[in-house]
Amino acid sequence: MERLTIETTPIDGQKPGTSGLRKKTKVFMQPHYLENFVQSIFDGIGGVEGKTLVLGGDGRYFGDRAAQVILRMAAANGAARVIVGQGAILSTPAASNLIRKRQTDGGIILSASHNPGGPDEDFGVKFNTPNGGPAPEDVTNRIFEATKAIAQYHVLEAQDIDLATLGPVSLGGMEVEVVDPVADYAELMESLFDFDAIRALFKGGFRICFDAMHAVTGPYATEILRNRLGAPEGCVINATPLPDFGGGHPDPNPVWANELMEAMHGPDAPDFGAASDGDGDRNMIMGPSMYVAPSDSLAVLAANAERAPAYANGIAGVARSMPTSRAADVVAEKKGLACYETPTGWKFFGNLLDDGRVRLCGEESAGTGADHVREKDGLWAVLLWLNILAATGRGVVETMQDHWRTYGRNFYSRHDFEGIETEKAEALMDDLRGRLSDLPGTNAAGRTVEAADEFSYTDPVDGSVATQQGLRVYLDGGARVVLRLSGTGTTGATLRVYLEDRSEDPATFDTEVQEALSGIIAAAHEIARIQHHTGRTEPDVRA
Ligand code: VG1
Ligand code: CO
Repeated sequence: MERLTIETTPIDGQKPGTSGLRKKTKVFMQPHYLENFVQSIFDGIGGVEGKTLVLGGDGRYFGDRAAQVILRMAAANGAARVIVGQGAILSTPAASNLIRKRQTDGGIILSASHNPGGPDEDFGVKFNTPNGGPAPEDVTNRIFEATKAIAQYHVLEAQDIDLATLGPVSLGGMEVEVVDPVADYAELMESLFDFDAIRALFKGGFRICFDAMHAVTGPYATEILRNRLGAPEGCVINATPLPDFGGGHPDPNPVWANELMEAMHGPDAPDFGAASDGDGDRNMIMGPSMYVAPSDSLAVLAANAERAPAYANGIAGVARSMPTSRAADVVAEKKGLACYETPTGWKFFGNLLDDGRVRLCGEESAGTGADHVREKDGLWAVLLWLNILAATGRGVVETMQDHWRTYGRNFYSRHDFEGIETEKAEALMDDLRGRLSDLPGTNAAGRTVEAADEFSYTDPVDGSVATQQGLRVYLDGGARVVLRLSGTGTTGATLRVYLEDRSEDPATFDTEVQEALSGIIAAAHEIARIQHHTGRTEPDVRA
């Protein structure tokens, strides 16, 4: 087999965003595009000579082709071994687990996560470091610098590897180890939770509907919920992963997980509903006719984690991304836990977890996780919920109502305005940024602004600084509006408006969320001049 060195030139725009590099699939399929980025990852981490990597993805269109190219490039760059999920499949948390368990030098995940897949949709490549987490900014910056300097890449001239068959196989001196993508992950879950208690729950007639959205969690959920926990046949819907996710948008929110929403609002609704995203790191939790806001879910898990064996001795601390509601802070305060506020994106939790400062982390975007891996973890969240319900004997609705009675309620919603022209979205942000210091003391839709700033974060472990992480406006009564632009989209800009209001009055707890937030929504529009800048009055998604 011949090792080829191919001349190339830098390609613009290969800057990793919130979570890796995401582009239209056709962009990734252009000559040299994938190769340039992969070689830049290798160069950015100081080469892969003699190293071991993990490789896998969510099964979306082009993932199998990309995996073959990456294997040939790893071999040509002198890697010792690549551990790859069978069929090039690994959920993001399963990849994180393998990176840690096998003590590898990192891994490459092929996914654009919650973005749709297919020839006309999105693809993505992400590098995770040896701790199993998404590369922090110093590493992604080095990778980006390498994309701007690249002059050549190395690739082996070889046939495709058979990734359908388990076991080791050699590729030009490099070992390719094809592993079962589910087994290690399922074993990890069994070590964290009381599977006997959850099994007994199902045996007692408790019904669950898990929507895999034709994405990667199908086989994981089937193995764990059906085979190991004995949940009834049919408990996992849309269980077969498809390269285009069945044409759907594998994002577990009330808009895109509409099949689950319908089932959970129907007359014969199961006791528990859940969904995950393209790569299996997100989770959506539902009870009969009740959607649990991810921010609330984090707070409930923080309040009750001790019910599961892995957290029986306590959780030390909890971290949430800045736009996530402060419901978890209230729990932390009452329980005497450390509490951290980080920028959006799981990479900012890594140091806090590695340092043992926190054990539970969460984002409003349906991401919750803990220190068992260094990614958010959809099925883990589902299992922790089930473990808590099994231990308390309460349902989802009761659990939420109990929680609000104890801690008060942080009404919360995110409004996304998608496909805005980038210049207009930036003009909106620039305009508001320029007015932040004038806002305190002013009124908007009947509420008073108490403070306003732009979020910057200094990592308490390594001192690294992240600036321009979102505009925050605090209003009276514990309300808050946050605005930021998405860093995961592939067309135009998405403006995210995060809305929060606090109530300690039990008489308000059952108010419909959008109604409860109507005053804050009006204030947000007024403060940010959303219609003026974008022409929009209504969001595309209310999550
Ligand atoms: C979004 C979410 C963020 C999440 C990221 C990756 O980023 O807001 O909380 O960590 O997606 O999630 P942004 O920049 O578009 O707001 V996943 O499941 O797509 O890896
Ligand atoms: Co995801």
